[in-house]
Amino acid sequence: MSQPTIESILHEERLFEPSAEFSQAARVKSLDEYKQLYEKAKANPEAFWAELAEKELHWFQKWDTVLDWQPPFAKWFVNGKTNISYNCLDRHLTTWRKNKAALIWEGEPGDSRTLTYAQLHREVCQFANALKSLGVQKGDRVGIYMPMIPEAAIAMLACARIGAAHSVVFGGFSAEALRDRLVDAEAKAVITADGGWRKDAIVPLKDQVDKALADNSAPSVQKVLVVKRTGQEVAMQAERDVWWHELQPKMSADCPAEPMDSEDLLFILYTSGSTGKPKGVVHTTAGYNLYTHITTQWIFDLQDTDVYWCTADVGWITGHSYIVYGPLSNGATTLMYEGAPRASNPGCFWDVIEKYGVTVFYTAPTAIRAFIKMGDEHPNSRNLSSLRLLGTVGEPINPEAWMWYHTVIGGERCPIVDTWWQTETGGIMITALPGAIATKPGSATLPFPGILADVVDLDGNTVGNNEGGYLAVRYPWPGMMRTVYGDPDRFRRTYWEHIPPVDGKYIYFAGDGARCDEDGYFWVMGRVDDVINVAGHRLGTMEIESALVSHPAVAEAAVVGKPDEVKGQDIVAFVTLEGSQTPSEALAKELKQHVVSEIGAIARPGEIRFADALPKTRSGKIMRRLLRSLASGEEVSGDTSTLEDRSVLEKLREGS
Ligand code: 7RM
Repeated sequence: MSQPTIESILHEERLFEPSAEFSQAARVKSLDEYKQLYEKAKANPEAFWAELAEKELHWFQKWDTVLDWQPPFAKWFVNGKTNISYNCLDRHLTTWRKNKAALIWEGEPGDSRTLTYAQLHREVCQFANALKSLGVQKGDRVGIYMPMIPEAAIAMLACARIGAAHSVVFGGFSAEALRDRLVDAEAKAVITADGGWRKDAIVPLKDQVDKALADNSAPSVQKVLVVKRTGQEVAMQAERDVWWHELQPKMSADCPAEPMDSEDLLFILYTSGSTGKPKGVVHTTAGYNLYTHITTQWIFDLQDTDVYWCTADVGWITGHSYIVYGPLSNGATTLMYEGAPRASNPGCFWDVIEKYGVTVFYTAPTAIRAFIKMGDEHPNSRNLSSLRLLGTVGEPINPEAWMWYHTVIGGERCPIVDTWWQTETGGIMITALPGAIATKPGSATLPFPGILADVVDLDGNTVGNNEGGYLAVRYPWPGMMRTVYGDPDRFRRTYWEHIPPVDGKYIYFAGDGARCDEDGYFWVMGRVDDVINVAGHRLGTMEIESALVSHPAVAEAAVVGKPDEVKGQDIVAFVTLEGSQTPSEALAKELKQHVVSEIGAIARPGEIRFADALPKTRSGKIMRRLLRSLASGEEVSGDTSTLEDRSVLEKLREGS
């Protein structure tokens, strides 16, 4: 099994309609209804979003302008005052949902916890007061470096409640990567745990924080809050470090949500781009709240009886939008799982679905492909009949994996929503609405109402049906990122000037290749820049190259992706060595480990290939296209006339 190829996708003609039963009960019930919503939003986007904002969110003060668009900078719901923690918690307490399960948590060693809306509210208020007592104030930034435990969601909601912006750093990132992010965000505090479980081992999170902060290398950080999770010894630094369980329970549960301006910073989340330094993607309060709220409601079709489970980590945007904010804003029951799919526990996902009667399940193609490999006997021996809707996200799903998901997990009765979006978009942009839009395996189908998605050429012209082009968006939407933290110029250059504005109209460039078929269905082909997608994790090739060249033995490095059956792509690094160094197995191993300690295990190269020289153009640019072909074992084809030294290519070929 492999990534979808143009051929396999072009020949995909299967169409799956939702059942009449599903459609009748759905939030959006028919293609006609979808089209009406789409046309209404297109005709007057501001009115469309304003109507939803009025109906779906609580406002301390209403906005006076829906959209202030000074391309490429947008402000939504100008001068409105709201609070996402209030929308996720307080407003449910005056309804029957007060005692409904808000968060169901399944721990890795088999422990579990359920928090009702009233209980979650209380925890959040107490922790918000704990943050205040340590000097965290409105406008401050707080780093969150945690395992998948309820305290991660509590910490996010507590920050939002008092108006401190969070910056969650995935627990799989190294101390180095954590430090870079804390420094860039100038975080005042860090919330972490002693350790976290990851695939049968303990990740020493607090030790990593200590390393990140050593020698005053992240001087903005004044306090570290530590949850006791795994129980191993950790060094607590007097004055700086505080145990969560010693501070939080002492705090008052009275902490009114701070009325926040619509455009106040809600969070920063770092993501990889084409250049070395990860970008701090900025999301603000009201627009993000509305967009994640309404996409969650319509796409996952949430009903009050649902048990909704998104398997992402809160360290990624999917965890922010579709574990925490979207579901809770809707008063849904959201499930959080600390474990991860692995060969030593091949039934883990299916056990959780059976145990809690999960009805809506949202995961990544890489997880689906890993489970296909582990064998059908695992899902087949569990009762998965509670499921009614499935979703995927993170990378293109190949039709074979889609069909397995549909048949073996969905029992052929569950619609599948293949959701295309990005950290930058805040929420889902292209997807089926499950009761309304028939699906084709491998296609994300149609844009969400209000999203003017298109496939264009580099001049911004719409390309013809079934012609390849660049995925783009022609109008702002409430969930869009507002800027790159501290670097508005980079925001403009990366997303809004790659395709030059046409007649003064700015076009958002997503960085993905796509095509639209004769039914208007989008087929996303993957990144067109130097970003690779390994097991649904987004990595910049330059980031990995920088990590490699920071090793004393390395002179030059070029990183490319090669197709991988399970992970979608795997990392291949071509490396030239400093004069005195010689290639060896041991050195390859050392370099892989070096990348792990610079970035994290998700960036570990699958393969290191030593070379005498890298293929370059006369102007000195590394010809990645050639390396990609070499890495995937393909014939190097196309134009090689710009290659400066042809013997380099010959040598690389011989070496493979
Ligand atoms: C949500 C998330 C974004 C990149 C994006 C694409 C790829 C995501 C799909 C997809 C095809 C999908 N945020 N991508 N979803 N490609 N079909 N349904 O993943 O910022 O981490 O990554 O992921 O390349 O640009 S992300």
